[in-house]
Amino acid sequence: MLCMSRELNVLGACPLDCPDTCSWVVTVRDGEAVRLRGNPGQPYTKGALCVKVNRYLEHTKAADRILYPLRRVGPKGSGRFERITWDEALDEIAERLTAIIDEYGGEAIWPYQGTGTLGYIQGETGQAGRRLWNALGASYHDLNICSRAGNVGLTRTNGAPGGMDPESFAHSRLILLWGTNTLTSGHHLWKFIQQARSAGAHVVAIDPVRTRTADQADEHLAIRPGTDAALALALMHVVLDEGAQDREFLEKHTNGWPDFEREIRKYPPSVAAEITGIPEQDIRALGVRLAHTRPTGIRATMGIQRHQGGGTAMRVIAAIPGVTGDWRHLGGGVAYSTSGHVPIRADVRLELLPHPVRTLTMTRLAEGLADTEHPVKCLWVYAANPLGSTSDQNRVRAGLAREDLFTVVMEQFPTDTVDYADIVLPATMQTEHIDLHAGYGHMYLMWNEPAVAPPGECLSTTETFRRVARRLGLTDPSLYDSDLEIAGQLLSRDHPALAGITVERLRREGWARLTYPDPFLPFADGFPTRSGKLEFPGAGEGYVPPLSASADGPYKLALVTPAAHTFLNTVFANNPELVRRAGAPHILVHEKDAADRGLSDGQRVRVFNGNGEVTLELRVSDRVAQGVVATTKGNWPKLSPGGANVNVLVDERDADMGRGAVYHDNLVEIAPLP
Ligand SMILES: Nc1nc2c(c(=O)[nH]1)N[C@H]1C(S)=C(S)[C@@H](COP(=O)(O)OP(=O)(O)OC[C@H]3O[C@@H](n4cnc5c(=O)[nH]c(N)nc54)[C@H](O)[C@@H]3O)O[C@H]1N2
Ligand SMILES: Nc1nc2c(c(=O)[nH]1)N[C@H]1C(S)=C(S)[C@@H](COP(=O)(O)OP(=O)(O)OC[C@H]3O[C@@H](n4cnc5c(=O)[nH]c(N)nc54)[C@H](O)[C@@H]3O)O[C@H]1N2
Ligand code: SF4
Ligand SMILES: [Mo]
Repeated sequence: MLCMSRELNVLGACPLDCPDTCSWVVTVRDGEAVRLRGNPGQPYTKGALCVKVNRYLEHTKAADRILYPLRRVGPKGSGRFERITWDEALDEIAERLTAIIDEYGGEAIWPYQGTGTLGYIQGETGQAGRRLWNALGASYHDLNICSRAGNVGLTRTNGAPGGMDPESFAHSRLILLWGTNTLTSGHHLWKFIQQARSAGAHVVAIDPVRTRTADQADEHLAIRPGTDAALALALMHVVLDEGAQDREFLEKHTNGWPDFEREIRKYPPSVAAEITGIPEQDIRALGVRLAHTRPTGIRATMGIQRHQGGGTAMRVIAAIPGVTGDWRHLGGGVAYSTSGHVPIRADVRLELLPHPVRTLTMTRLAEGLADTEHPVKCLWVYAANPLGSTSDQNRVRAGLAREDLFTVVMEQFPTDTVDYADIVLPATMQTEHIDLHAGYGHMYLMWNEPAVAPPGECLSTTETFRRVARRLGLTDPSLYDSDLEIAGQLLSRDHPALAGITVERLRREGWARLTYPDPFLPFADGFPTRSGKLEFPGAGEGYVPPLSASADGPYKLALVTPAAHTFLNTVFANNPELVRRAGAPHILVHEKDAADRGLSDGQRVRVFNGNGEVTLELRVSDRVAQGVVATTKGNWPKLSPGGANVNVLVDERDADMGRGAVYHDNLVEIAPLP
């Protein structure tokens, strides 16, 4: 904390689910936060936040902020509540939980934690609350909604999900931005890309949508959704045609090359062109460039893997630097998420578990709530907005409407999910609680010191769970550890990358780089697999087609639903200025597809499939190819026309690995609104 007369500057970190985890400075005057800006001294943030979080202070003071515990008085979904005291809330919670555990066992509780904050102390990366759930024997919540298929795919190839240090893109000579919208979903990487460009690097965006990132790239390949593995195989095919494979790297550091080489041979550019919709000559040209440009850095993020073949796509893309030997070079390799490099492990105190418990999967909420054999009787939602964010919204809504389901929601704002709560508990925001963070797009740990007192009766996640534990009469001392004690425990692991990083140092300096060697070449000398080598996909493991490859049913258009520029998932989609800037919820449609359906630009349309329908404004656009339509995630259903957002259209269907969700792999049709 730096003191300047009556003003204090407090160092903190952005808690949101964004790779950049910015370091920020809150200026506090007379107990009130008056200014928020990016920390200019932090090497990744370099002083800038983003269009969303520039409004974070305004958001903490918003008129619709939930400030007191609430009890439902209307029917489920009506959003009618009365204010109650914390004592009343805790009494009711203790009574209901005890009765549920007595009758159905602890596993009838689903602790549904989301990505509202990624903090290690208050949020999902540390599995905040898990100590309490273990003490109660609650079901295990598998938070797989975001990046799991890709993580599993990468791990099968490399032994770990972590890859390049994103800062090393400054040294790349060819950069593939693959299924990633850098300028929207984590823009701080752009500085490093620009550095590479000023030294002559060529930047290629591979995306079904011509995004604002694609606009800024040197080249855009408009790939058909879900066909990335075929493109990756064809690029490697050209590398082999050029004789440019790194034979020494293949020999020394990889396993399974003969089978994988045969797989590559099945996908010459002509075959991949048919599958991906990218002209054969463009595939060949990029293949030649890849063959002869070292280092090539591939930024491939979550967009690629929200498909039924998404895990395989990442597994195959990860094979590219195994063939080119790019892992030897600074600026070469693949960067998906750096979270695998963070040696902090959630300390969830498994010894508190009375017996092994079942796992309930975040991407399968509708299915879980419909289970009558082993019913969920308490849904405890925190830092999540499933009615806005999870698949198959109509079935989720039906589950939440169950009268016999006791639903508690810890929230900052009156979301659609809150409308279905029995009890609502007011939650602190980032300027009001302590937390420890790591980026998933950089190599730093970040500290968040509270800057101001919580408004109303808001409590942090940790304090809420301490109070619930006390009301339930639980005795294990670890349930009552303070936030600073938890921070010390999280950092106590004996790992070289944490050397010299203490709570005291983080509180003083605000951030610390993980103490890996710098420059960081994670796989130059081997891989963290059992064999110590990169494991190539086996015969037949090369390409899993998307749903849209079999569009012979009534729904013909492949829908992708990526990040919105002005929201962060559903966070900020109630901020009037950011809603205004987003414009009406809309869908981009190719002019031929619009014409075929007699639709015109600016018209309100029904977008529908067997799961449901959503009302959107149609925008005729050359940003998508024929057969592909695109909208964005994040709008609040109740603030949208028709009371639904695009997740009414998304199947509750698994990707090929880790039961990841298929947000960009659904078929729809469009018709005029009646
Ligand atoms: N502004 C903003 N930033 C965000 C978020 C947000 O909601 N808003 N969300 C945050 C979160 S939770 C996450 S996980 C990340 C996600 O950010 P990203 O990793 O960027 O993922 P998406 O936004 O899902 O998709 C990225 C791009 O992939 C494209 N895409 C879709 N399908 C395919 C495909 O089959 N192949 C290829 N090559 N491309 C495809 C989409 O059109 C999109 O432009 O961003 C974070 N940052
Ligand atoms: N169609 C479509 N849907 C998607 C995606 C997509 O690409 N397309 N992407 C998916 C992805 S990548 C993700 S990660 C998920 C995200 O899905 P969720 O994890 O449900 O995240 P959000 O919808 O942002 O809801 C987070 C909520 O947490 C609250 N919150 C924030 N901080 C705190 C806190 O400290 N304490 C408490 N108690 N609450 C807090 C916020 O107010 C917000 O309402 O959405 C997925 N949904
Ligand atoms: S959302 Fe991302 S870019 Fe914006 S402040 Fe947070 S970490 Fe930084
Ligand atoms: Mo995410």
